[in-house]
Amino acid sequence: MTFLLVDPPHKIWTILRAWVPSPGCLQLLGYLEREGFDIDYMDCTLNENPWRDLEEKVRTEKPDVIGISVICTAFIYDGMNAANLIKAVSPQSVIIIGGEHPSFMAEETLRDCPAIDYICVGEGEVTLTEFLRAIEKKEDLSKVSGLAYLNEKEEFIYTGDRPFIEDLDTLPMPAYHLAKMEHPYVEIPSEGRRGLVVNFSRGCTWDCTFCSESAFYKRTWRRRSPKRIADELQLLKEKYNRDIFYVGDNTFNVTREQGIGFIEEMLKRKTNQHFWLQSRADLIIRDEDLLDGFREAGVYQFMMGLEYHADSVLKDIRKRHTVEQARKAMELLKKHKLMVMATLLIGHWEETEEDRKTFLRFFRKYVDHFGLNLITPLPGTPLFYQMKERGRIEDLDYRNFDYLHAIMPTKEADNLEQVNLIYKDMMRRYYWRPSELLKLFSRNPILRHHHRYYITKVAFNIMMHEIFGKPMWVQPNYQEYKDYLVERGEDLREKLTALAK
Ligand code: B12
Ligand code: SF4
Repeated sequence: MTFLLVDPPHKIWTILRAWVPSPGCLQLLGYLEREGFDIDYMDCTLNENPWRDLEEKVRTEKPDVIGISVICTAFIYDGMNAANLIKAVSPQSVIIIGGEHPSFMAEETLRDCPAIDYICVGEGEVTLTEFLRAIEKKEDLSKVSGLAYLNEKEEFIYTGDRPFIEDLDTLPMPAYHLAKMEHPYVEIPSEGRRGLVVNFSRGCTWDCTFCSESAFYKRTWRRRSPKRIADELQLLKEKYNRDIFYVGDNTFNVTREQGIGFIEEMLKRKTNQHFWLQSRADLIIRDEDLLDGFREAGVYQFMMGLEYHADSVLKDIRKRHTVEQARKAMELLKKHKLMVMATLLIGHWEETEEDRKTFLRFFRKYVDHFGLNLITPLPGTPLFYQMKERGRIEDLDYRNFDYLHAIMPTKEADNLEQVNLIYKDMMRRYYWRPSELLKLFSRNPILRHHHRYYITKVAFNIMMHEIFGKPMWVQPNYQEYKDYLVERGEDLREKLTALAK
């Protein structure tokens, strides 16, 4: 039995131009390897010719089962296109797809893309293992929980929820040895060449209405122990020379013990690595006495979902912190010489120009990194169902569900183009201020590097695009699937176009 896990071809994230091997894929691979399966991995984004290389690999190797990973709603069509291509060249390969979006939208995904045979709903390690064993032994797949599929009568079948893995420390080390760790795209250029994204916990115990992570993990939180985290970081330093990390955990310090343990381990190991962690305003306040420790352990920045400057909106999105707590958390981080990255949401229904002015005044005083997003009803979230009911979702092209494109109008801006213009205007108003440009010469090397990178590469490109119509940056090897179909020629094209969305 051979298994190939595919991360389909994607556009690299334009805002930070970052790409990394998906932590979820590496975790799945580590698990399957330990279970003794014959596995392979293809992160297509890193291939010279992403679609052609995928096609050739599948055609020559014809793996028995092919898994496709889709971690963001914005990537779902890439996953479907990969499934279509694979089915056309190797119809006997069984295709299973996993990730948040297909889990939430299982029936829709199966009906939209008949090339997909199964969906793994929820956490993947155990479901995928049981699924592969059942296929190997030709057993009844309806007994494997966590699977969705269409039966012979085209009826939608869901085999039921699989319980979460209780202890994440029972998982093996992610399979870094199967990733192209030295590929030039594998970096977070805004942070540094040796940057990487890692993930040590799953879920979050809060319930913000727009959050897909909390919905996916049903408001639970599990984490690796600090010792295991430090083992992974040490490996990444010693074997792969990685020293700067965006830690993808939604809320790193849900418990104080996790923060304390992390500080102790990292101080003991002295790996000289640097971290950008994510947390909440109320937890930063709770853990004020740990902030110096975090800094000494290598943390240089906390990213917090501060979202908005008005309590009424915070209440509406169930953020469960107040504006006063947001202010205090930012002040504390500054006091303890930690950088503040605020992720913020605009585009609320009642929002006015006056609100946006107050918003900018409130946040620009403290924020080092301004993560401005448009509120997006990600499928599976309470916000999605609320907005669907109110008929406010005006764009259902999932490619645009990346927080940068308007999906919903506001009361005042009643078409999406207007909301998009508001977003661009806010970015301009924030970035093109003297105090922001002075960060280009900051004495803080990380802040200086980030701003030089962001303003000279990303913001300049956006400006040239808007003023002179220059194309937006994409990585040189990127190819749209439809262009690949044209390049590929008639025989296959007809077959593929029939399947393609
Ligand atoms: C790493 C990461 C990235 C990487 C992507 C690397 C890659 N190769 O895909 C980078 C930094 C490039 C990135 C970019 C973006 N990201 Co991102 N990213 C993450 C992050 C931090 C970690 C994902 C992860 O590995 N999680 C850990 C694993 C264990 O969970 P998992 O991926 O869900 O995998 C499990 C299951 O889903 C399942 N599974 C997954 N795949 C498969 C496949 C098979 C076959 C099976 C059986 C099972 C299975 O099993 C896995 C293990 O149990 C998450 C946040 C988070 N904490 O998860 C956000 C997250 C996935 N990103 C998100 C978003 C929105 C984006 C962006 C669109 C914009 C943005 N503002 O961040 C951009 C994409 C733009 C672009 N064109 O690149 C959202 C997605 C929300 C959604 N529902 O759409 C998340 C959840 C963060 C958030 N809350 O906002 N991201
Ligand atoms: S605190 Fe963050 S991770 Fe937790 S539910 Fe809210 S948005 Fe999601």
